[in-house]
Amino acid sequence: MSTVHLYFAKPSTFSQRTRVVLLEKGIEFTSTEIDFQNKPADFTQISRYGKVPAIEHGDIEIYESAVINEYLEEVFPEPPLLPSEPGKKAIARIWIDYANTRLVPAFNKFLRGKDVAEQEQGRREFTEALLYIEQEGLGKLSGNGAYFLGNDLSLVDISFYPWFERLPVLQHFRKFDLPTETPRLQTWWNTVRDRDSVKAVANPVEFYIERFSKILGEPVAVGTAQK
Ligand SMILES: N[C@@H](CCC(=O)N[C@@H](CS)C(=O)NCC(=O)O)C(=O)O
Repeated sequence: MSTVHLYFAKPSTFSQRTRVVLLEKGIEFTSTEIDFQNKPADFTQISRYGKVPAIEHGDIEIYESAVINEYLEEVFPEPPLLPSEPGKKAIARIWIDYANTRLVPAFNKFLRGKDVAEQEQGRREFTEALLYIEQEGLGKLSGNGAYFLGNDLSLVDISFYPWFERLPVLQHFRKFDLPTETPRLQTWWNTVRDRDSVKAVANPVEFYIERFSKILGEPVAVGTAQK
């Protein structure tokens, strides 16, 4: 079987999703790191939206992290990262959609909103999403398991986690901490962040803070980014 080739960027949340899937499944792959300021033509021909991640696998060229990850799940089924039963699989997809359509936009609005009013709206939406995940996701789906769907890591955990790795950025620039009403979420994140795959593609907190200081045009608070 041909080797998977991954196009990715180190700071990219969406790339982390696919990088973790590749590592969790032990898939052999080669990779090209993309410089957003200077995207190579072979990459933009494959990734029609010009975004990472994208993969090539033989004649197959795919972009969009959720689509790539389901492709990898089908072609490399072990270990499974989705339930086999159609109803449970559908629920998993609803939560992946929730990450994409609710949590991620709320996070972006909170961190990158054009003014304080928009950021505060983002804070409310992000908090609401966290409470919903706590109660309806982890509270109802996971039983006593450590992960979203129970005892095993799934594409649902992988789809959410990169934004939790960036919580220190919200803490730094928006003075945000996980609400005390989300103990399950905090335990979940401590479990996920400890996995070898997640650690292998993690970036240090100071990397994110320096990067977002430039993106946001907001200074790094003195004495906090040098941990
Ligand atoms: N919906 C896409 C989003 C991908 C995305 O936004 N990637 C960002 C990096 S995290 C990117 O490539 N940005 C570069 C650009 O837009 O020029 C997915 O799930 O893969």
